[in-house]
Amino acid sequence: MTLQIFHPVPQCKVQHNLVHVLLLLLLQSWWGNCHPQCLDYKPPFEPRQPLAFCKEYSKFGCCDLEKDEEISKSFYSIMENFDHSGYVTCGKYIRSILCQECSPYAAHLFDAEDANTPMRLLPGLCGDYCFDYWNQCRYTLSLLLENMGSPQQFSNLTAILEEDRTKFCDFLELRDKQYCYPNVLTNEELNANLGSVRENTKGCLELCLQEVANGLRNPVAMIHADDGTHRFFVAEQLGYVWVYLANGSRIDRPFLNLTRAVLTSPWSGDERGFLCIALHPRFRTVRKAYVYYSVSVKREERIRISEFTMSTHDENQLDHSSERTILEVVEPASNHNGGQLLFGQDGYLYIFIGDGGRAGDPFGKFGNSQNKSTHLGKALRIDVDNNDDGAPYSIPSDNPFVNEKEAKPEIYAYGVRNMWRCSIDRGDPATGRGRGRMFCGDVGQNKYEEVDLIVKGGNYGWRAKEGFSCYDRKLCQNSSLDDILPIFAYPHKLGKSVTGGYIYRGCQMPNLNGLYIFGDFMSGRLMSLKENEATGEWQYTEICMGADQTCRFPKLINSYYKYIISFAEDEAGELYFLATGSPSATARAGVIYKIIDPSRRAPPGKCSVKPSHINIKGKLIHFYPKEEFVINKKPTTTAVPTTTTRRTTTTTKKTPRKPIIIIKPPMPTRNTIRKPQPPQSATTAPRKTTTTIKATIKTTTLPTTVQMAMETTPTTTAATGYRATVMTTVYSRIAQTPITTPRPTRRPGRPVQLPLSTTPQPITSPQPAPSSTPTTASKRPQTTLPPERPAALTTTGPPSQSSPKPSGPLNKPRRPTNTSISKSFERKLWFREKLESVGGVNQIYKKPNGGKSRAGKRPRAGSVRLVSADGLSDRGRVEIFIRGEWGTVCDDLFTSKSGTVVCRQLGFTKVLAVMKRAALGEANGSVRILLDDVECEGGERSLLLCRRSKVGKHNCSHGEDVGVICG
Ligand SMILES: *[C@@H]1O[C@H](CO)[C@@H](O)[C@H](O)[C@H]1NC(C)=O
Ligand SMILES: *[C@@H]1O[C@H](CO)[C@@H](O)[C@H](O)[C@H]1NC(C)=O
Ligand SMILES: *[C@@H]1O[C@H](CO)[C@@H](O)[C@H](O)[C@H]1NC(C)=O
Ligand SMILES: *[C@@H]1O[C@H](CO)[C@@H](O)[C@H](O)[C@H]1NC(C)=O
Ligand SMILES: [Ca+2]
Repeated sequence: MTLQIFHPVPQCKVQHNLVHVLLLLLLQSWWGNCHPQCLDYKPPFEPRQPLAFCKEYSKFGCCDLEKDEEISKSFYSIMENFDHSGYVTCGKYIRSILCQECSPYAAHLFDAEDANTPMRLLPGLCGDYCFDYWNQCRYTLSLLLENMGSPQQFSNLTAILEEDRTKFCDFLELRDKQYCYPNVLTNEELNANLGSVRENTKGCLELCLQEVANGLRNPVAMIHADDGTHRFFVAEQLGYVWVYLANGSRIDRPFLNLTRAVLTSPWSGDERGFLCIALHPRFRTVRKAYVYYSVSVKREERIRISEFTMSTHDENQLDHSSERTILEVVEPASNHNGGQLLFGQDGYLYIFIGDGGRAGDPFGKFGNSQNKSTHLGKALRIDVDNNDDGAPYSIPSDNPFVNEKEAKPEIYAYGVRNMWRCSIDRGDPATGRGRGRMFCGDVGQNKYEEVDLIVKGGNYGWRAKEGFSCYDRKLCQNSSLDDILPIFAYPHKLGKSVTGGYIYRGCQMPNLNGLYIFGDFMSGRLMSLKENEATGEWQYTEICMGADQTCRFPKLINSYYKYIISFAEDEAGELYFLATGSPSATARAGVIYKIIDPSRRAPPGKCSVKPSHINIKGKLIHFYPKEEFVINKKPTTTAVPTTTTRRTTTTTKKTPRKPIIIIKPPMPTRNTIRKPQPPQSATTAPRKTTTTIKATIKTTTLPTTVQMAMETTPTTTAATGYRATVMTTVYSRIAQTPITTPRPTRRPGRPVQLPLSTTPQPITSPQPAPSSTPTTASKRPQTTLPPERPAALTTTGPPSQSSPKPSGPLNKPRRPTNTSISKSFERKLWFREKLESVGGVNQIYKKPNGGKSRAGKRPRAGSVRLVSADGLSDRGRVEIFIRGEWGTVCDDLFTSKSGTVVCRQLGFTKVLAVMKRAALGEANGSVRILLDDVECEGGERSLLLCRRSKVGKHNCSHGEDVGVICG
């Protein structure tokens, strides 16, 4: 027997008794507060349709309607073994045990949080609930286990367990009073704000990140083409634009190489360079791109906005000879060059130009920004459509100052200092509310950074005002100023250079809808604003990195480099930011991060996108994340016994338990439940009744008796005294204090001076929030001007994707990845063997272990694995386990739908490729060919459920072994 006593380890807290000290050593890589997580290692969600069976998880949980139906089928097939009284007594246990797969804490209830440790067969129950279950329905355990498959495997085990309450509950119990079932349903701490964005104790929203690109030199912009390809285009300050495919691979040829023309320098704080790119809003048909960069013409510094057309022979490259200048503006100083280009929903091109530089907008009588005779310090709007013959652009007839004699007709808004990063709101996905609004971050002078909502003809106040306060008193008090105040301003103690962001309108993170997410280049602070729709006020909330525990999902990280250069949106509306650890073009320290809300995801299938095909010339450079995933991290502290206020810590000794009290109605016995149920067999209910009840349950109008059985609340039928006794039997445990507070990091400080550090360190979170409110904080004078944007230049050549981690394959759910994990995995196996002889355990390894089954449990019929010579976890020859052996599958009729079934079974979301003719290696002669002519719909649970040949019957050879690549 391959099972052993291995006390279900409460993974949320660490117990303190002799056995568990050992376990503690083994499971060092895991502890802290549990978080909501599903068995597929993703956050829970709200099902798109209400669940019919596991209703209590309809609002938020881990099941969609499909899964719910599957569970209900299992339930009714198990209940076929019962007569009426058994049904009434045990239905509720069976149901609640089966439905726990839908619990938002499913991963915890099944000990599945760590993909590399064994998972339970059945969810963890609280001790007293388990005792009740044993008292009343102990013989149903074998039915539940049979439902898991392989009845023979468990028959000996269940026979032992069903007779012994202690063993029974050792098997089922989750010794964690807060998280076990049913306490998990009522635990206030766990259920408070379940499904909302998590906030830490300081009210900071806890988000996580996914690294999507790295090795970039001051990445200043990332845009998409809105053409269905889901490509993204990333610009580096020195003058390159690179194309990334939807899957993260980068094309090695630049989309644009303007390095020769672009004016910039390697010095930190140089704001000149290639600053922005925008694609025509109808890029599918109008193949044009617009760029914004610094250039030197006749020893004069200028910014140039120009147009390029696409190459006719490469969809991923601009025609470098097609440049046409749209507009040039002379820059009186090298700073404040603005740098935003974007198309509004009106189809016009918006250009944001800085005030021309130096401190305090010193040019002319009252500066440039308030002077409508210059383009400096303005938001411009021009029409670039139909410009092929004649002028490069025209003035939209409704531009606000076209009739003002001295004013430049391009002006759309003025009083701008140096807007850095503007975006357009896509609008609420359901109501369209907010659609078309334009948000900008306007970098401040000495005191305040601001966020503005740009409207036609608006005066944004500079240099009369900085944020809400007066900068130039005389101008400020002039009644004709009539300026528009920012929606938000923050003082320099929070940050010294705002980087405007986006309103989140994507699909994958429903909790973030409507949140304006932005940051600060100098302090590295991430921030958010949310509109109060009733008052129109914007509420500020800081964003922090979630603690390790919060971000413990596959591929996520919770730290980032602090110089936040830009934000971005992909074609689907998901948000990103671009940051670097060293704001210099010589440092390939720029990373693109995707913003992830770990508290809730969209329901499965809702956000799937199919990137349209794109022809690729040149080579692809695959992406390798550099940062260590949270799930691979070792804890940074060791367990310290503490007496926390929240967790009860009591005696180590078990108090003797009261004898079992048998409760009415009488427990179904092995006989009553295993009976083939001939008609009229049971005295309580004729067979006929049972069927009627079943039918009615399915339509959810239950007769009262059955309704009682269906209740999910814990049973309270135990005799007096019983529950109380058990409640005092609490194991002493070490309450590991989770790391919930963000690590304090360096103060924003001055910009790095030359020479620049080349070994930047990511930060986990910006410095702690000051308690004062941003807009009223200190007016401490700032004497020198901090650089407002990163510097760059001179090096050429593509950004490397950086050296891949030596560990090789990406981390995938359900698979041991790096060496440290497989080591602890091995130690665990060793430990398992030591304990093997002791008895049964409610655990199963989540995946067949790459062929060497070792002490691992026999897989279920239909289990699959991928076998590859190079040990990659996401690809290989498909092997299936049937009747005690692993065998191969022929490629005849095998399509990506069948591949999908295989990949899903292994914990991946989809199949990337189906490889025929043994392209991923063929098996040797000792391996049997088990399946041929497999034709799946794609939704089956295993290949065995697809149309196929009889097991072992085939007309193929190993030269036709099918392989898949999953993703
Ligand atoms: C179950 O027990 C019987 C008798 O003790 C033994 O022969 C058999 O191998 C056991 N089966 C399993 C699957 O362990
Ligand atoms: C990404 O997609 C391209 C084109 O579909 C493909 O050639 C490439 O191999 C993919 N990269 C990865 C890592 O799968
Ligand atoms: C406004 O700007 C124009 C163009 O630079 C300049 O000629 C003019 O003197 C400025 N006006 C004032 C009042 O400063
Ligand atoms: C970019 O252009 C420069 C000068 O035109 C050239 O030297 C360099 O090799 C080009 N880089 C790439 C990656 O094509
Ligand atoms: Ca302003």
